[in-house]
Amino acid sequence: MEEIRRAAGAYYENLPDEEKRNARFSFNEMDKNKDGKINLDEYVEYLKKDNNTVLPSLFTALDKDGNGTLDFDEAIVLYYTMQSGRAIICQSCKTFLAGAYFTCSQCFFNDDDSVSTFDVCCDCYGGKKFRHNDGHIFCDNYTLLRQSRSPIQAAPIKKRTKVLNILKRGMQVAGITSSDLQPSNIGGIITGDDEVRGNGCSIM
Ligand SMILES: [Ca+2]
Ligand SMILES: [Ca+2]
Ligand SMILES: [Zn+2]
Ligand SMILES: [Zn+2]
Repeated sequence: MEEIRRAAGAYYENLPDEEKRNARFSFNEMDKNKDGKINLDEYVEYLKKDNNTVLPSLFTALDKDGNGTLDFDEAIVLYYTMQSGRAIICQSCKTFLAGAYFTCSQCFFNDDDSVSTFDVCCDCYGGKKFRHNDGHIFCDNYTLLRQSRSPIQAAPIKKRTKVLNILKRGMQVAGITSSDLQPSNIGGIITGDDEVRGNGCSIM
């Protein structure tokens, strides 16, 4: 959890002022009774409102000093996980994946939006305490991010938008914000709709 806290702090420091105000605004919105901190009820109510997955285990993990409420600095981590798509839980034991974890590369690189990623914590993966499709290959989130780099370089220009989207998801897996990742910022990438299949993670 410490690592993701540090990432969230660094993320927040680099936000434009307007987004820092948004973060503060979300915090105030969550703080229904206006006592300057978020209790579990406020947390649950806020997340339910937007149909987010409510993870009580995440609340506990966010509460660094264990006093049962989240102050603004603690809540920044929640803001970060939501903004970055980093609120990921183990599909097997349902704990919040704060650090390194394993994800199925076939499911991850599947460009059908109805297929969700399949993520498991190191304990469940190492102990083989999960069920998933036969033949699907897992890799850890850091490897996946590195693997996302080769398809984008190898793809013909017209396929690159698809690859770019895959790369964005890879960045989310690693907990990196991808707001700067626009086609115009990535040298010469233009739109197209051809299918690109990711593959890799052969080191597993
Ligand atoms: Ca409150
Ligand atoms: Ca606290
Ligand atoms: Zn697990
Ligand atoms: Zn899979």
